[in-house]
Amino acid sequence: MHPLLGDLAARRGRPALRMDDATVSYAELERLARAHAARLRAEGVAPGDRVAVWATPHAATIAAILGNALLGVATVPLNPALGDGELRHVLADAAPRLVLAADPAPFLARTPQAARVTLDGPAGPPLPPPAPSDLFLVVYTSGTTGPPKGAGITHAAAAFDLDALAGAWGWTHDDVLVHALPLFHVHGLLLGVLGSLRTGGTLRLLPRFTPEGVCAAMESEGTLLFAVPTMYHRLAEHCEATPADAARLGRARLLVSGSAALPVRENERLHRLFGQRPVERYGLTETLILCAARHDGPRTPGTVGPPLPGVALRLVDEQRRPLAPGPDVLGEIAVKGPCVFGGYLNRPDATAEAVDAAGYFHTGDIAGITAAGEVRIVGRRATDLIKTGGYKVGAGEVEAALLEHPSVREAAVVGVPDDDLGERIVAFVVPSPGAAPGADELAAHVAGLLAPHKRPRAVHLVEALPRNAMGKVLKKELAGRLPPTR
Ligand code: MLC
Ligand code: AMP
Repeated sequence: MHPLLGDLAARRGRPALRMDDATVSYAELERLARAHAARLRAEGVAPGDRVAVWATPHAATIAAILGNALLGVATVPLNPALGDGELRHVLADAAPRLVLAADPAPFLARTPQAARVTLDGPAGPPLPPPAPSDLFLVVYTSGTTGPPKGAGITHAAAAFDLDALAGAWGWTHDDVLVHALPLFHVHGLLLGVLGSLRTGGTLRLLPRFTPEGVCAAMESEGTLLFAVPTMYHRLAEHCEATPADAARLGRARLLVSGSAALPVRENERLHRLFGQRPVERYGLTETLILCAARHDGPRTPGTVGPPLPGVALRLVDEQRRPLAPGPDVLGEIAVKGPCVFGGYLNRPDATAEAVDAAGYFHTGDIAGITAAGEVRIVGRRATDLIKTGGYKVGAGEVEAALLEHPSVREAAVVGVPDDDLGERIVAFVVPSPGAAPGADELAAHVAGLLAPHKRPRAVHLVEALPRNAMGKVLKKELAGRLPPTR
């Protein structure tokens, strides 16, 4: 039995995946995945290798990722909008044996070696299952400084987490999950795609997020919706103007929100509109999902539910000493459990910094725990990490990208509260002598080098950056210069 995929073929004709009008059954998906795995083997790809996949929302992308998993090959999902600089870094760091795409044409300029996922060959004999401790995914995630690091996620960690979430949400093969999330992060790929396949339900995959598309899919068949707070914000805006769509979402069995904080006032707004509150859950790429409100439990706005069964969670002080629990105690969340990752690829130094001697991963998130045991996240230890639209962005990587522009002499990047994105990336730039770069030009520069979601939404040209005696930029002072509008 495969440690993560189980026996896909046992579900036979049941619908695994629906996109547009096409439906792929479990038996067909398993056949496609096995054909892909056989093809990889014929090309000399072996268990333990890595294969990069441009993560476009297509059935072939999903079949390739499953086929990689059948063979014991770790998938490195690539954001289709990844900029040149970040792509170079990921390919150099992950050293994938192959780069694949459902349709390689749009990617050939950036990855000339990209090959088409081919699924029409023979399925070959059944493969021995990989070990539970083998890597299923390597997902690149940003830190405060430096380029993104590849988090290695094992089959066992993924299986544990998905089963814990299925328990918390009463998630079964009767569910139809609607999702329009990107397939290159844990939320969309692991929770959305693999979660739906592991429970035996149906995945209704939308090619991109639009409020209209989500409401129509929920109306026609959806029981579950996974989305980030920015998507709920846009759904609320849409549904206020279109009450029939509010009723459609209100009929969902469960609306799930995660990847960023859902503000209490937004939670109240969704409750008013849909007659139900979303279930919140919290996690990180490195640890997968750690906490979740239950489908049959309380949904307290401002909290992300209790730790999942099997996850040890504690609050620690700045010296990483465990804090005695109490109603007013705030500390950094540290966690240990089967869902915590195996380490960063090629970065034992960063892994050792994140995981302490007792095996606890330090999340950087500051939280309290309510008397009922629900985790209440209040902030982050590092101001240089920004969550925008549910994406994590390091201020340092955006600053480094800005500094590569010839018109930029100095740059400082901050996250500013934003009703839609949660946080908006704002850059303060000291131009090179005689230069006056435009905001659009600098945003396009960052989008092309890193990814569009990392681009600054506003650029302020300044004569100098305020610094303390040590030369460190005073980011709070910079952010304070902005008007207090949201
Ligand atoms: C504008 N655009 C530009 C641009 N200016 N593109 C390139 N360069 C420029 N200078 C384009 C964008 O590409 C896009 O085009 C359009 O403008 C709108 O962009 P946007 O407003 O920035 O965002 P949008 O595309 O509308 O996306 C919002 C969103 C997205 C919510 C759909 O942020 C999203 O999918 N978020 C999910 C993030 C996520 O999955 N996080 C999980 C991480 S895992 P076009 O053509 O596309 O319209 C994790 C663990 C856990 O956190 O707990 O889950
Ligand atoms: P990522 O590295 O992209 O996986 O992002 C992980 C981070 O997202 C966490 O460290 C939190 O800061 C944030 N996060 C995820 N889910 C939630 C949530 N439900 N509420 C608040 N923050 C969240």
